[in-house]
Amino acid sequence: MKIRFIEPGNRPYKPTPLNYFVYDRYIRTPSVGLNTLATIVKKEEDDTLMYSESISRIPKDDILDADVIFIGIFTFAAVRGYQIARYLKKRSRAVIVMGGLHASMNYKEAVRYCDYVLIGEGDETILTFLRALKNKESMDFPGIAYRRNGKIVYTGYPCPPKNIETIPDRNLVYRYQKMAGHSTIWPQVHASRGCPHNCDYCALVRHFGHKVRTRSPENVVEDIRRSIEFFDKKHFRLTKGLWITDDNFFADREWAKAVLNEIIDSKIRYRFNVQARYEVGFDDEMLDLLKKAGFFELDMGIEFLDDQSFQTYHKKSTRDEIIKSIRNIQKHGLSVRGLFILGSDDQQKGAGDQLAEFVIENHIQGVLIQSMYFVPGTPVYKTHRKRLLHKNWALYNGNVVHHPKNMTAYELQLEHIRASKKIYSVKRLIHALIHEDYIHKVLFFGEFFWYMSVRSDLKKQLPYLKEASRKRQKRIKID
Ligand code: B12
Ligand code: SF4
Repeated sequence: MKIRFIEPGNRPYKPTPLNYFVYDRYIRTPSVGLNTLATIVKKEEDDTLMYSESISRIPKDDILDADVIFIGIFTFAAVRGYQIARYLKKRSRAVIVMGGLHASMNYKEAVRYCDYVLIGEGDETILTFLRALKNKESMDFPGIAYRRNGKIVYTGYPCPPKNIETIPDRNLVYRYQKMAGHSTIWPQVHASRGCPHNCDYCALVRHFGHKVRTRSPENVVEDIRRSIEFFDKKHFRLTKGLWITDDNFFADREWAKAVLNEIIDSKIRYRFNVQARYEVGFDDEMLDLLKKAGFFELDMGIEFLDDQSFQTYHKKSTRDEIIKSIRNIQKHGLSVRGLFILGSDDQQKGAGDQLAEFVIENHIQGVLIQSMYFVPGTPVYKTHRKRLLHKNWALYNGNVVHHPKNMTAYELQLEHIRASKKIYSVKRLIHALIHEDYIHKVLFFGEFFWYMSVRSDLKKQLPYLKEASRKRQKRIKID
């Protein structure tokens, strides 16, 4: 069978020299999840290849005669995914299968565009599916949705896979080796799945569950080794770094320590960063180990800055604890990147300025800001449903997509733009280039230009948001 995997881009890939050095509009790294599935399938079906629109165009002549095409979608890539699926349904005889977080949580929507939706993590169900397809057996295993006689058959989320040790074969991704020379594409390793917390806006816990499942430390380090080899082969990279993309790497403390010790023992000398909740900032032993293993940065899901928002959305954090944690992390010689959400119902006008001030005051050396967004299946989706502006998932990539309580949608987008402008100002760029260490000089430089293009995208939405806000204000007055 000829099998192709497709990762649609929120924006399909367009070659530009800019992408060698700075992010041009969107960050690009092929999906580890889809790459993992392609690796699993390749063991059974030799003619298997993956295309990622984050790094290449999809060559039409190669996909049109495929037997099965798997398309993986996060919310921000759903619209493009449906477009590709529709195109293929019209022109090819391939069986089209969709999966990934968005398709799983919105199977009723996704199933309209394809033959099957595979629900949840695909590591085991993908082979069950292919075998059933080959043997013309009925598709009645847990983790599938499809249409039959005008009705949707849905067998629910399957049990999570027992084995999550597959190391993605990066050579299966078309043009990945070539593109790995770009400084804007980072090696990534995903070492655990699931999170014990239950934040209202988080789609991940609904998809991966609350139980934290880990890969063995040896397996993680082998993945790290292969990933570094793949990226550094024949390439000069300005910023050598590897990102551990787990959502809550420190949730299983003993395991996290074992992974760090394994990295230290492996003698791999590299620069790592990892996502973290603030609690790790109080764990001196862990911070020492991180430093020793070569970590330079913790990407902290700070989200909001006021305690009321933390309570409203059931995020277990407080502003004071976060500040204390940042101080201690920095004391250990690690930097902090802040991941922020703007648009909570408790935030007021001025939230953007406050965010920027917080970042500057606390010497947070890089940020990711996005406006609140709402994936069907999350508690916030239910509570905010009536205030959503639209369901154009392509805009669920940082833009304002709802009417917040204490300001208009238009004002919120302006807050976002203002925060980004203050944090990535020319003055701060010059300061970073003079005073920061090498890696943060390079990162700030890249992010400065990236945020310029992000802001220009955010600005394009302003006329629409202004009009939508005006209409809503008018409606509220009439009511
Ligand atoms: C690494 C990462 C990135 C990387 C690379 C993304 C990529 N290509 O995968 C970069 C930095 C590029 C990125 C960017 C963004 N990201 Co991001 N990112 C992640 C992160 C942290 C890890 C992804 C990962 O490797 N997961 C682990 C693998 C194992 O899981 P998986 O990919 O889902 O795959 C498994 C299953 O879902 C399933 N599956 C997946 N596809 C398919 C397909 C088929 C057919 C089948 C059967 C099964 C299947 O099987 C896989 C194996 O088990 C996730 C959080 C997370 N834990 O997933 C956020 C996440 C995907 N990002 C998110 C967001 C919002 C963004 C941005 C919009 C942020 C921003 N404002 O800029 C941008 C969008 C970029 C763009 N415009 O295209 C959200 C998406 C939410 C949603 N509802 O879709 C997430 C979930 C984070 C969050 N906290 O909510 N991101
Ligand atoms: S801590 Fe992070 S990964 Fe865990 S539920 Fe909250 S947002 Fe999701």
